[in-house]
Formats: sequence, C-alpha cells, structure tokens
Amino acid sequence: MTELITIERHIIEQQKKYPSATGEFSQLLADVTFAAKLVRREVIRAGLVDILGAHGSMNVQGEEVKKLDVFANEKFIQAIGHHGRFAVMGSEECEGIITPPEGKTSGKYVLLFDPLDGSSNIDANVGVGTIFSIYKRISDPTSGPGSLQDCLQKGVQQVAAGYVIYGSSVMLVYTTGQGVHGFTLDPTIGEFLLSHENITTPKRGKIYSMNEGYYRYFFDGVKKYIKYLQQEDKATNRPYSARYVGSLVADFHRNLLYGGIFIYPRTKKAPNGKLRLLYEANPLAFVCEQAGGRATDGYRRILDIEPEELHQRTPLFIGSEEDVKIAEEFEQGLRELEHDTELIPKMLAEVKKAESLLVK
Ligand code: P6P
Repeated sequence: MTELITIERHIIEQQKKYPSATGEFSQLLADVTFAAKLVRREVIRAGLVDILGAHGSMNVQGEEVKKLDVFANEKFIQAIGHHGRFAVMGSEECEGIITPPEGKTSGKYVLLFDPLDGSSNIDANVGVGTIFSIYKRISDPTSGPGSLQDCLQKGVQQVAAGYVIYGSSVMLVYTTGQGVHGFTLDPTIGEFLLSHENITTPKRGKIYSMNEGYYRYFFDGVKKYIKYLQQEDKATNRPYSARYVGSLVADFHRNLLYGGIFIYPRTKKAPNGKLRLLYEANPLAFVCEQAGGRATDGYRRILDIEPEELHQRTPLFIGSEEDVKIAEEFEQGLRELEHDTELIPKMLAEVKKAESLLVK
C-alpha cells in the first residue's frame, strides 16, 4: 500500500530535515497550492462557463489577455496577498510591484509569478501552467512594504520555486533546494499527493523544443545546432524528435521527465529572446538544476544573471545537461557541423554535373 503524502505533509517533513526552514515558509507553499487549486477549478471549467475569449484588455506585455489570465492573477493576489507573509509580489500580469495591505507589510518573503503561462493556448485545451519563484526579503521588514529591489535578486538566491501544470492531470512540481518533487492533484479529495519524488532529468535526451518558424531570424549558431540535431547518428540518438507545444510549462515538464532541450534563443527580431527572467527562466532554472539539468542564456548561467527590471527578457537554453552544453558550443561559434553524410553525395553530383557541362 503506497503511503499517501500530501504536499503540506511533504513540506513539513522537508522542514524537519532543514531546521532553517520556518513554519511560515511551509505556509507560503501551502498558500501557493491553495491558489493553484482555485485556478485549476476555473481552467477545467473554461469550456463550460464561457470565460474564454479575449478579455479585451492588453497586458503589460502588449498581448491580448484571456479572461483566465486575469482570473488566475486575481486569485493568486487574493489568496496570498492578504495575509502579509509576502512583503512584495511581482506578476507577469502587473506592470509594477504588488504590495500587501496597510498593516501587513512586515512579511519576510517575496513572490514572483506567472499566473497562467501559455494562456494563448487555453481555447485549444492545450496544457497551461503557473510558475512561481520565492525569495527572502532583503529590505528592512520594519521599513514598510517590500520594494522593487527585493524582486530584483539573482535566481541563485531563490529559496523555493516551481510550477503547476494544468494538463491531462494537474501536477505541482517544486524545489526548496533539496531535490525536485512532483505532486498530482486527486480531485476527489482536493489534495496534491506525492507522485514523483526526487525527479532527476536524463543527462542527454532525444527531444528538442523550439519554434522553428522563426528559423530565418535565428543566428547562425542555433541554425547549425538544429541541422546537427537533424543529422543521422545512432550513437547520439540523432535525429532528435521535435516537440513544441508553445506552452513553456508543458514543454519544460515533458523534457524534465523524458530528457531533451528547450530553446527560446535570441533572434534578429528579439535580441533578448521572449521569455521573462524573473518569473519564467529563474524558477524553471532552479528546478532544472536541482533535477541535474542545466539552464543558461547560451552564454551565462540563468541563476547568475543580475536582474535590472521586473519584466526583463532573457534567451533560454534549458534541459538535459549534455544537450544544453552542445547547444551552447554552437551558439558561441565554438562548434561546427560534422560532415553531413547526405551532403557529400550531393556535392559530388554537383561536381559531376559541372564537369559534364564543361566537356560539352
Ligand atoms: P512563441 C506563451 O505565450 C509563452 O510565453 C511560453 O509559454 C511559450 O514557450 C512561448 O511563449 C511561445 O512563444 O513565440 O513560440 O509563440
């Protein structure tokens, strides 16, 4: 009979092992869990209660906002913002920082979150997700609410991070720096139960995830890397399979479990990539590294990047360690394509054709 361990119990067990974690910290993760249940309730009903469709407003990213984005954002703020355990929050849906109500400003933690990532896929019932990142406050708790500086900490300072994926089942995956653990929601009891303890990602995979529709805007290194993955070489499981949902949490979670690499690179149209450092790249990088993977911007470790603004973008190379390292070598121009076995016959045929023209 497998033991049923709820996420709340798991957090308390973790806390016993690491006395530095306070009860308050465990409560924070429980709060995130509660908010995720509220979001999930609406996500699974989306097709039924006509909350789909454009909300009409445009978010700070200049993208069309779906009602569920707004709902998810409001639920997180409502479920977590009122108790004051967080001194300040930052959301993908809000241009500025979010501070707790008057008299509740002495919280010790900071929460950065993307309430509903991949929301453009909602109408098509494709997996979407919530991503969260938790830091200790660095400003003086007696000085009032937290500040923007509290939010602009390097990813390496995170005390916890994770994501919720609203897919075929609802899973919450988190780390506090002691490994990566996955919980699956049992809707009959409304509890997240431990289903994937100590997730580790394969050192090398055979899946690559990126939007090749932008191929013409990629720089040469990434173009060569794609060709490298498409070459045939049994020893390195090439050609890889292309898998791209267009929903970061869904693509990341699949690659975390199966192995592989997700790339949203810098392009000639988006020199800093598209994804956000604080509430997308950093939390997923923390989870990825804790599972034995690697996460960089093609040059620097994501967790070491010094943030300068709340909605700062970054290129993202994340997944199996060996895959990310090879992709970096191409991105940095340190590696060239090996002999392409198909290329040589083609070149010989061209030479023969040219010779025959010369002879005539
Ligand atoms: P593109 C969704 O809008 C998102 O932020 C991520 O979830 C996803 O990985 C990415 O953008 C997809 O971007 O440019 O390929 O449509």
